[in-house]
Amino acid sequence: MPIITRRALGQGLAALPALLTRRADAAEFSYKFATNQPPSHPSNVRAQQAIDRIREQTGGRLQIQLFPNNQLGGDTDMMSQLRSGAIQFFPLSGLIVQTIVPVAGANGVGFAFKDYDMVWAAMDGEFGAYIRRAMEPAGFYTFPKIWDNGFRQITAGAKPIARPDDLNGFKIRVPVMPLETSLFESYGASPTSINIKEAYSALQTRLVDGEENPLSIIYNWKFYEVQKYCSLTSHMWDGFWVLANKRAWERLPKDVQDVVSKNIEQAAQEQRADIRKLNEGLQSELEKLGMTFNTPDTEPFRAKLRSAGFYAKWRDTFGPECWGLLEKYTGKLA
Ligand code: X2X
Repeated sequence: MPIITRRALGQGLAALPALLTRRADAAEFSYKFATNQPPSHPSNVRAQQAIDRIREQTGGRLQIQLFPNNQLGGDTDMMSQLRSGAIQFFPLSGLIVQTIVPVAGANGVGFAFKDYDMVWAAMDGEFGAYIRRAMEPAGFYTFPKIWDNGFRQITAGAKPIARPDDLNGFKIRVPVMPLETSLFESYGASPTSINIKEAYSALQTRLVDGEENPLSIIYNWKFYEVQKYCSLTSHMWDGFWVLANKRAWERLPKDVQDVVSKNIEQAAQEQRADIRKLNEGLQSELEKLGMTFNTPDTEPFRAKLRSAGFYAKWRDTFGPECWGLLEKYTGKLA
């Protein structure tokens, strides 16, 4: 028989009221929602609103805490934590998921999407559904509506990028993903994979000459402090899949899942509208902050990708089904 001393018993009893209150208040499920964006970014604003509504609408059964700004690590690290279940929700660019699920980067094929109508038709349609299915075996549940990052533009410290030749020898920071590396190598550039968390210091210390991102990222990460030029190439459209750890998602009862789905979907619509407005209005704001813009003719950039074999290579890598679904929305790419 275990011997319980009077002292231990006393301590145990003293702790009892606290334990009881904690239990009464505790949520049935306590989950973490991580992001790689500064608090001001619309992804965080909309995520927090969704989290608040979810708490209310589940009567406090599901409490989600938001960890913005890479607090829990860099992108590749947080992706591992999501897979292991240490984080339960994480909106992450498909470009970065590409390191473990190759087709997740397929929306990043150079110059594939001409405008947002084309983007949403593909991503909310069969092409997006195909990518979501492909991500499942990696341990992810993916919410149907991808959040927007935007069309990516090239920034530089020393000279604007106007022609493909300007990228020759250009040291450019890219997210950790094979497709971007291949795209910039097609121009003779030297791409370096760096998580967004370290991108500012890589630019500031001149480890790289430039980077590429939508204007909302250039603004929110204050890249204008360390970059002078912005070339509107729109060479790629990128979005954040709202990923959940599959086991954590499946542990939630159906009625709780329904509340989460409804609110993440509403947040997606609002986040998309916010980002679009931001990306459209930010040029003049960034000009005021000292950046100089140019709008290159993109046809020579596409031609260079064709002649370098970029499209042929990625058609083979992604496979005919994925490529066919992409071209169903974009038209023939190569
Ligand atoms: O890392 C980037 O460049 C970012 C923020 O755009 C992505 O998430 C791919």
